[in-house]
Amino acid sequence: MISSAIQFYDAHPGTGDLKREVITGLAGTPKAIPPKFFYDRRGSELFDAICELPEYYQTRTEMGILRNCVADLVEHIGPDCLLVELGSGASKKVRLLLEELRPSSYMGVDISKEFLLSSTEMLASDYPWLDVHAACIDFSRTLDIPHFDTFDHKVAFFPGSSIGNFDPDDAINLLRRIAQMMDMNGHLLIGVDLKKDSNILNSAYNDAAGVTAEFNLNLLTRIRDELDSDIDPDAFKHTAFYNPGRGRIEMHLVSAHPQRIRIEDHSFELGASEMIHTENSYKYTVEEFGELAAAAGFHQKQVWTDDARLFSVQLLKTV
Ligand code: AVI
Repeated sequence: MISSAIQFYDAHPGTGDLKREVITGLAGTPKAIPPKFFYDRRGSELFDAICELPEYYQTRTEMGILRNCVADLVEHIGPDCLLVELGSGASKKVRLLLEELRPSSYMGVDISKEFLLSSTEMLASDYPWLDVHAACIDFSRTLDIPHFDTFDHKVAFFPGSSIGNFDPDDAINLLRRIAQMMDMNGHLLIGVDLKKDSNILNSAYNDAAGVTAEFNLNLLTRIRDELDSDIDPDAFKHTAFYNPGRGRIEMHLVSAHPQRIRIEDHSFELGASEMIHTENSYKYTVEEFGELAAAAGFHQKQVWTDDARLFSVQLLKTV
């Protein structure tokens, strides 16, 4: 049941067509599967576990920066905005902002309906003064939200460096659409992972407990369980490495030996050590991200980082 405390909008986005996209991705060269398919129930649990890993500095570093920057943020933004969180998930990070920022309204935007409803309901009960909305849409495709224009002081919040999972051209397109949605005087508060010593990056995506490996391999378990397929996840190994030329972490699944896999009525040959590309996670310098934001119609108003400059939280304003 949907609580009456929440205004809910459902665009019934679906999560994409696993069968079609996996078959197309494996028919390509190099073979690839889009990272959006990581996040079934098990994948989301594994991602939450990744965020707690000692090697995965991103979540705790971003939360530390948010705690430290909120007073400054209030100076820039003032009270009574509509705070729109993109990919709101558990709506955990926004809690670090609410008491001090005092938005009048909050809108969680996420593709996963169950998660969106439970987390926005919890917010509505924990912050009774807040007018809470939830929009179930795939924001990487559309930002068309009914009644959105009735709010005139809008601030978007896009934490977690999820922007890094888009190739730069797609990242610019997404930011451009966010800029259009925010219209004049709109702000975007965004988490951006920074370039750093590649050893730190390589350990963050190759944790000792093997959780990231399990997260990557879960994609194959999902294909085996949800599609008609003989794919064997044990016949693959996780690999992740920083590619300095492209400024990104790449994650792949490596075929342990030559094999043929069947998915529905398609079969695919893989050579020994042939890779299936599953994710990119781009890292930026503050300047590089400023250029990307400028190409999308934003300027960097303020950038906060941790002392080691591992991660940044950036306040962008539409120009
Ligand atoms: C969601 N995203 C920002 C994560 C990242 O770091 O690119 C996904 C992830 N992949 C492996 N570990 C975490």
